[in-house]
Amino acid sequence: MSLVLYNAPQSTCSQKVRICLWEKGLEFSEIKLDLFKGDQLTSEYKQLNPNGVVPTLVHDNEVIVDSSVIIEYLEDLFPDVSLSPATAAGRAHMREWMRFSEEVPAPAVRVPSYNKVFLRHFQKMTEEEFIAFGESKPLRKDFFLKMGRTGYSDAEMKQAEARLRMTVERMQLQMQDGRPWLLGDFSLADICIIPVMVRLNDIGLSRLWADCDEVAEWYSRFLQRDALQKTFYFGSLLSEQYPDIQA
Ligand SMILES: N[C@@H](CCC(=O)N[C@@H](CS)C(=O)NCC(=O)O)C(=O)O
Repeated sequence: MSLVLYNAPQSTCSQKVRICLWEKGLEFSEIKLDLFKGDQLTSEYKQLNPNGVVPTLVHDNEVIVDSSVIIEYLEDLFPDVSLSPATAAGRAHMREWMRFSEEVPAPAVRVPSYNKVFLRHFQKMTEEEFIAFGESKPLRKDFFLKMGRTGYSDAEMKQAEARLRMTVERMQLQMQDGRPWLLGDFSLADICIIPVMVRLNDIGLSRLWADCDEVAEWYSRFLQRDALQKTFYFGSLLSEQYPDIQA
């Protein structure tokens, strides 16, 4: 049995899958793509993942794309370490968090991440180079072209922060009864949210949960998990490469 993960150290979607693999104690090999060099856009990689994004899991001869799909696939195939509730209703609630995480915090966190980190690279490009770069992205073309080389406006940054704050408030409400994890027991719901929270902490936005004790405790509890430590090996945080972003 072979599990090969095509991913990138700093990618939050990749981190979700790495956490899941480590939590389940599965042996896997990691192929690291350099997203800035465009490793995800080669025709060879796009044969595996036509969206030109990471992560992609190759399990023997089966190719699975999309982080949430991959972690549910792993959950189906390797249930010995269970990361989902036992009841159908519980699993439905878990998927509510997974879909919410894809719709709200995952896109929202891209806005401050790009403004604080990636924009500096685009500013060094000519307009033509930047447009060609944007056009090369099957899934993210509009996102890049909309941002342009000036980055997101203050109003757009505020909107993204409001969506991230809404996520934190929802988590706080969910854990107000003293439960340690979003659904009581640890599950894929927690795994979906943590990479965004680590990213927020990394780019100096942990103030978004400064007044939310339950969320702060959830975060510290997560940091103690072995799988999290293994997932965030050196090179997985943006601040390790761009120390100025925590200000
Ligand atoms: N829905 C996809 C989104 C994947 C995605 O956006 N991956 C980003 C990194 S987190 C990526 O590969 N970006 C490369 C690019 O935009 O060129 C998933 O969850 O797997």
